[in-house]
Amino acid sequence: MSETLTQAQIDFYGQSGYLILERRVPDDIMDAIRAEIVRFENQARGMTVSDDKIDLEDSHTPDAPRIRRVKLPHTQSEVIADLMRSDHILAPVRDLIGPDLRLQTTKLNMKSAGYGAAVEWHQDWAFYPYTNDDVLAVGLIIDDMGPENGPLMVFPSTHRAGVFNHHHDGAFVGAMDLAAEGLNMADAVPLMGPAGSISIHHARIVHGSALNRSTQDRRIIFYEMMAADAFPIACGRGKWEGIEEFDSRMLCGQPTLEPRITPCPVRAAFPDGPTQGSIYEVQKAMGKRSFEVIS
Ligand SMILES: O=C(O)CCC(=O)C(=O)O
Repeated sequence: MSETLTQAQIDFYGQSGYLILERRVPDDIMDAIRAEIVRFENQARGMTVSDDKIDLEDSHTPDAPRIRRVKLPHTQSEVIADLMRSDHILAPVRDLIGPDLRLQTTKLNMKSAGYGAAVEWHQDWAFYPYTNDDVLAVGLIIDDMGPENGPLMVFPSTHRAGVFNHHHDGAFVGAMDLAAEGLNMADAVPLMGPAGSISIHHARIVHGSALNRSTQDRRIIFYEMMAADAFPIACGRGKWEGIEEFDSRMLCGQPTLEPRITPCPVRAAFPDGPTQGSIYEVQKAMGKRSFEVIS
């Protein structure tokens, strides 16, 4: 018995690897989140380099602050943490991957009007394979998202296609050469909707987004999570700091000491590439880019 999704939505997710649920989060929570973003922007004023809380755009200066990403925003904002644990976010996820859920990570990707950086095509699974593939990301759409302001784009059903090559020159660069992998940009689907909508994408679906040249911001919080019986595989980058820390990331339901193991494609996310840090830095070492970078 599902909590909120129809059987048609559950089947669509299984087949296509993504969903959009329009106007899922109430306006008062969205307003509170926007107020938190203003606080982060004030925090970035005066910063000269990225730190463990805020990742800066390459074009950032201390006087004209430009945030690319707020890292682990649920640890920096009660509003964002409370929403993460609410039924607005968790009910549809429980319908897709069961009642016991654990957090992988969170991030707030800003993609600000005029200069917000692209994220090259990749599968989250290439970074963090697990023992089973009940692993997904919920994206909270903070600004109305249309074709022009850098929507997240996905290649439908690629979560069923295996794991693609994310290496270049023998190192893990967290990005794919689309043509070399046999994919055509024209087949990608933008995940759009009004502010307060959420997207859900499977960890193995191929996704990315373009530079935001428009006059509209495109901010998304990603809450990435998995079934509690999915444990990280050692040749990936899923965080493992011991069982206490792992269990401290339970979002709902019960933890377990028995990983569920299902056959899943895996490629090691090593050796390290020459650029390290956030995905934007790691992907700088890739070969043929699909998206423009700001000059
Ligand atoms: O912000 C985006 O459009 C893409 C984000 C993403 O895929 C990531 O941060 O891993």
